[in-house]
Amino acid sequence: MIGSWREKSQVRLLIVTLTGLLMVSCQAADTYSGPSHDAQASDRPIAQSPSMAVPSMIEIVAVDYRYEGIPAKLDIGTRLSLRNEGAEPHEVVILRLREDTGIEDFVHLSEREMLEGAETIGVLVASPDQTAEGTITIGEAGSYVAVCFVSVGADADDEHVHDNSAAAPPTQVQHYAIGMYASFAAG
Ligand SMILES: [Cu+2]
Repeated sequence: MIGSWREKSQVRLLIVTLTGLLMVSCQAADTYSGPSHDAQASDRPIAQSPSMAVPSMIEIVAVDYRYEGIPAKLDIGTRLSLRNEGAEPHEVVILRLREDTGIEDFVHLSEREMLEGAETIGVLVASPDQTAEGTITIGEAGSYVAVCFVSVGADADDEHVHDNSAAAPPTQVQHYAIGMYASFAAG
């Protein structure tokens, strides 16, 4: 019947459009194998497509003093944003570990040692009730940590400078030292 043919062709058009979007969003990933299900794609419910189950944008929520919303594993190409729901300013510094360092060992290092021992992928900073400007894209497989170097009691207006040429003042307790960190793998 014409009606059902039209519905099917609309579904197919939608799938072709979604496939195009996936090609764009997956062009940097190795895992994308191309549109190989054309013959049966229109019979498959869209919601069950496995490629759509993993969001390519993840919002990290900072509270005092931890992160919420960071999965243990995420896909290459995932973009991270930061929203601050805490009372203090927070940041997320994304570091890619150079070696297979255990997270518990790593987070007991000083800020300087962390910055020297890992590759800094990006930094997002947000005042209370704010969303940070910009996003960080996870472009490579590896082991990552998310860390907040802001000091307890810092003003929202304070600019925290990431300085790996000098040790952080020993009198300041930084958020990561009281648990504001998370680890994840990409790949
Ligand atoms: Cu913090």
